Amino acid sequence: MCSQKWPSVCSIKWILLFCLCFGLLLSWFAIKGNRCHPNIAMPYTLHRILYDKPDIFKPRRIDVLSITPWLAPIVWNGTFNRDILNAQFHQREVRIGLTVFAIKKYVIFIKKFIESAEKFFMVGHKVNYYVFTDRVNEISNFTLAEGRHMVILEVPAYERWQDVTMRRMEMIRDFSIKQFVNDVDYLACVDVDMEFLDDVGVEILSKVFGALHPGFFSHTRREFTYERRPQSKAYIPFEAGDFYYAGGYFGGVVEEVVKLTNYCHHAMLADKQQNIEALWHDESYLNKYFLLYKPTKILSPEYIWNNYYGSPASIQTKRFLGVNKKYEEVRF
Ligand code: 5GW
Ligand code: MN
Repeated sequence: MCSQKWPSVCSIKWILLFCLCFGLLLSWFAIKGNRCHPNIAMPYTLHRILYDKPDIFKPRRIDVLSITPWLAPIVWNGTFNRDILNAQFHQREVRIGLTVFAIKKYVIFIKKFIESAEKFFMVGHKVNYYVFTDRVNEISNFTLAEGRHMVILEVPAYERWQDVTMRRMEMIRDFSIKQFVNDVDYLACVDVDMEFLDDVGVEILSKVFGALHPGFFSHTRREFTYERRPQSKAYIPFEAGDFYYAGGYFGGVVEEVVKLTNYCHHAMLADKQQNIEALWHDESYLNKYFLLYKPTKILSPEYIWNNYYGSPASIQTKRFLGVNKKYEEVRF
């Protein structure tokens, strides 16, 4: 069909087709390039999300405190927009490590923990599970979603259960310096006897964060079970304290987790030298640390609930729930 005459209709068609392909190729490079330049990608991603303008005169929750006197947010259901947060953290391509200890009989909790985390923990983001255990062979294989990996770290099992829980600080510190700092931006360090029941996403992330203990968020300072003996490094007098933080949930950027765990570990060792052990072990030292070095974000008890405390109205969702322990099965 193509005649020898130039330019024929037919060759114009080919030129147009070539231009179209070239254009498509250029825009592909432009989009790809954008991903490397957050300043350009940001307005592009954000403009695509439709959301209501924040209203200065309409606090999202009026039944609970959602900011501390040192201006750290307290994360409650209804106070944040997950889409905005996800867009912000995706554009930074944030990587998150979740540390968990399954020592001795506590390996039985791993299956439910990981399977529920696959459904609810940081869905769509890059996640490394760091499982510390003395029973490597008893951790089964899991099929994980794309961008998610499990790293099993073999560690010693201390004889006393108090040491099993307290030594987590030392081990998290050491592996943070050795490994986590190269692999991830943020760490979340949690108990294993738990199950995810609702989304736990990037709203938890901040320089350094802790969570309100479900048993004490409506209690007075005096009622907090802080360490009250002045000889202990975990000592907090009755006139001091902001909140009672849960030992089973803290995190932040890796560098800050190193500072926190290093402090708690040294405080524990110093007490050991004096033959004293803080009342609630690692939790007591964590509470002392957060009194001195205020967290930059605090998670509401939605993030570490236990049905032992019922279902108060302020708890609109139970995101991460304690699994009922059959004590005779797991304790020693
Ligand atoms: C065993 C007996 C008594 C207390 C702790 C343990 C124990 C804890 C253990 O044998 N193995 C183990 O891996 N742990 C780790 O420490 C788990 O990650 C566990 O979630 C964490 C804290 O101990 P918990 O969960 O028994 O403490 P509570 O305060 O939630 O009851
Ligand atoms: Mn626990």
